[in-house]
Amino acid sequence: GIAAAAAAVAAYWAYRKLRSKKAASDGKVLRSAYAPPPYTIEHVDLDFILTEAEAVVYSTLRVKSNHAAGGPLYLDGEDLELRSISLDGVPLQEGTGYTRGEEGLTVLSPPAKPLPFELKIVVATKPQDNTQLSGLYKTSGNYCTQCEAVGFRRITYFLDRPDVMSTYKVRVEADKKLYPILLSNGNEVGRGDLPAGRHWAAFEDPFKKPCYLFALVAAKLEGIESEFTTCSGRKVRLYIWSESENKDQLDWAMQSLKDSMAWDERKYGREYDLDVFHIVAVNDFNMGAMENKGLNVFNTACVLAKQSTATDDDYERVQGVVAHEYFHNWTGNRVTCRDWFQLTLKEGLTVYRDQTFSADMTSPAVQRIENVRVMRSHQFVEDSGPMAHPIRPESYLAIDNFYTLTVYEKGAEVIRMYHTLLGEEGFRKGTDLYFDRHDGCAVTCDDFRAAMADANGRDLTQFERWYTQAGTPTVKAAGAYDGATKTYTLTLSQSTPPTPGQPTKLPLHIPVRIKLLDRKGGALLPERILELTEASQTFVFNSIASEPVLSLLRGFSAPVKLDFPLSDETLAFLAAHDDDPFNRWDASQQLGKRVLLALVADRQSRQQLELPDAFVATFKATLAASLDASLKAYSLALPDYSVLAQDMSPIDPDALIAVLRFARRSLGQRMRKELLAMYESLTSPNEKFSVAPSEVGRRRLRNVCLDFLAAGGDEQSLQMCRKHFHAATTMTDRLAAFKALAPFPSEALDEVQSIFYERAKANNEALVINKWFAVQASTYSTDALEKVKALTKHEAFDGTNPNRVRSVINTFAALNPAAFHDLSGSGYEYIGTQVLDLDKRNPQVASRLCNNFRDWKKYNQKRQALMKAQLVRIRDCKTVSKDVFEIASRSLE
Ligand code: 0A1
Ligand code: ZN
Repeated sequence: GIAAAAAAVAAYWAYRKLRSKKAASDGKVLRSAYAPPPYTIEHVDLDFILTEAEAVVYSTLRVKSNHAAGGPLYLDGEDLELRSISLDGVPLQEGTGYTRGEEGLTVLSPPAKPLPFELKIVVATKPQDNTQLSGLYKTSGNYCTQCEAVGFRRITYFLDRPDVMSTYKVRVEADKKLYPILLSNGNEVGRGDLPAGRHWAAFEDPFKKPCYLFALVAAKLEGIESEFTTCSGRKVRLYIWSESENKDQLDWAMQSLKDSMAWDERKYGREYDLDVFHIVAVNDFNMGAMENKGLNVFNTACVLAKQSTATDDDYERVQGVVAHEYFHNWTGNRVTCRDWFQLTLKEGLTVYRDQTFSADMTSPAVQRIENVRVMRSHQFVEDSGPMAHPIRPESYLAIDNFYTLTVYEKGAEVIRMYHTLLGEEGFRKGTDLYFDRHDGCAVTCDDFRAAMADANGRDLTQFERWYTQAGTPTVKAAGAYDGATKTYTLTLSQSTPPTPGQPTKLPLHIPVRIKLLDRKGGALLPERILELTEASQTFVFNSIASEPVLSLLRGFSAPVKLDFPLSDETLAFLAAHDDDPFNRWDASQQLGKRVLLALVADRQSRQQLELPDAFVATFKATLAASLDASLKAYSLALPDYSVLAQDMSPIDPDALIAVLRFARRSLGQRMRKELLAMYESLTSPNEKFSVAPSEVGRRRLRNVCLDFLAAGGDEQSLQMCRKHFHAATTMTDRLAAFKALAPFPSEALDEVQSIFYERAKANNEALVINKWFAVQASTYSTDALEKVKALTKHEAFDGTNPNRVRSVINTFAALNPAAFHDLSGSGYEYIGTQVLDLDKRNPQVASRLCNNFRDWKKYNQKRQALMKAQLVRIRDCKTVSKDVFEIASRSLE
């Protein structure tokens, strides 16, 4: 009766309160508080009735208790209008049958028996008002969904956690003219017309999946279609969909998809498992793309590509992201995560897989350099600030904040270390065992590590520390050669700095790939892997004929900082002769870093700046070397702002920017003849467009030359850029010319800037317009902030489109340091205001923007105070979302 129900309610809330006291601190979710779900949802039947006014979702859940005991069934739900709920055909009443809160609904006393029962729930939402882009929302008039991590609860009441895996049957009904394309996960099992110009389609996904992999699309789209025959001879239909004006930009993604499918069979023995695979391109998306089972949804920026609109880097990104989402079918979907703390289980592994795929498709050395650049420029910074967390975090407030460089990129480095330690074959044995053991299951990082260990008979206990400890370790090396005994003694020691909540660290299991070189670059000792497992270890190498040069941490064999002081001469030698292309590049960067940081010190003490002759000579040697063009371009490029800033305390944005400009200008002047000759030699007027690595390298190197040459801003170079722009047949070249001109107000710049825009506007090329915005927002001038404000008033600006917002506002905050950090505080004030404003519409995008204040403690007192004031303002705002609150409050801790 009612009394019993009321007692159940009271008992339930007492239990929740108790649990939340014990398990959660300040609303945080803790990894240690994991408990298996009390109920499982075996099967889900969804019926979507889409109209212009609302979306009504009829859901039928087959629910089973995991314990004999039963007990209340809590379902997550957010921003839902509940229309009705019934259990085994009996309607439930609020108060007696269920209770409701802000974040969910509790079915008070489901039948306490092992048999499944049926819950029918009807809810309504307004996708047209869903500006968060999580759940079911509208983009350019079309319906689409985004459910990772916790968006499904914005579609219907559910156990929204990845360890609840179900089979799905979905029916969608919508206006046929407005939404001719209806899609959901799995195979289409029915379709038909309805009265009043409406139609429906039904889908079945035979594979059990967590609800974060659910997807639905109802849209007016056009597509391209192709076919892939799997290794066992099954034919799979492939479709890529976009708005009609972008249909000519889908071929590259299709090629990338087929390459990915073939590669995963070859490299990992993984075959695709459904009869159909869809990719849908959408304009409004919070992230890059999403691996929904059989129905990937992509941000247009990660799928569209054609010669006139996409740069070579864009092509590379599209290839990588298409592969990434495809590879998730096995690493993420077939084998999924038990809880969100295990995110790196699928993301680190899948990034590693897409990185190695890209390496195989292009050039391993170039790929490795690009990956390590991201690690050093961005992940190391994250790992040294207040948001530092292990690749497997211990707590969160908003899980969306943990889709980080640490979870993804450092996570991939951790996977790479298994490969380094176990070898190609051992690693494959490990992944085979992992798939064998866990197909169809929701598992943990420990399960992955156990599969690697068991398949190889290895003890990987210590390796767990890579999952528990945050911070970038430093490996210090000291070597000594004894000519009398012909021995070389190498001492390696490691330490990891404290990070928030982790004052002391234990030694990690670090693979250090080394080789001893002679003075001609030959081998005194073949390449080998040292396993550093203690705080300090000494390795002795015998029969070393002469004093060696050490090539250390080859290929960046571990995500660490190396402390190994070498003379300028040795670095120059390695930059020219190390046979590991990554280390060659690295040596060039270390030299550059040394020179630029010395110049920064000169500038701060108001001395005349001058590039050392030796550095110019090394630059010249690199330019003249016979080397792959991309590798040469990356070796010539100066270390970036972020890498330099990490070695400064406090960071001095003005000095850094001034020195980087000076160095580019100065190299451009002192190397003019050589750069011009190189530039000319790489000009090939009758080129047929190709993204073959050789052509990409040619354009890359040529544009690096252009950039140095233009850095003086003299009339001659401005004209050169203008000519480069007009002669360009690719977006790569056009954008390079625009970027090179951007810092120099001139007729040439005005002309290029306006042609660039008008052309993109005429062709309706949103992604090109984003580039146009980004170049301007990242260009320093004394009135940069005013210019950015003006850009947000531009006819093409749209504050509801994440890509557009990022291209202007995030670009200003992240890539225009001298303006953002202006001592007046105006840049901070502006971004603070933007964070709060955006937060009302889209907390995920706002919280990313808020990250720009994260490292406030690394600046001088004045800037610290100004940035802190913005963080306090944001944190204390009464209406702040938990996403943004988490970033602001943790930054302030
Ligand atoms: N799993 C996707 C990333 C992703 C995460 C959250 C999203 O919603 C806001 C969207 C995508 C990937 O790794 O590509
Ligand atoms: Zn991913």
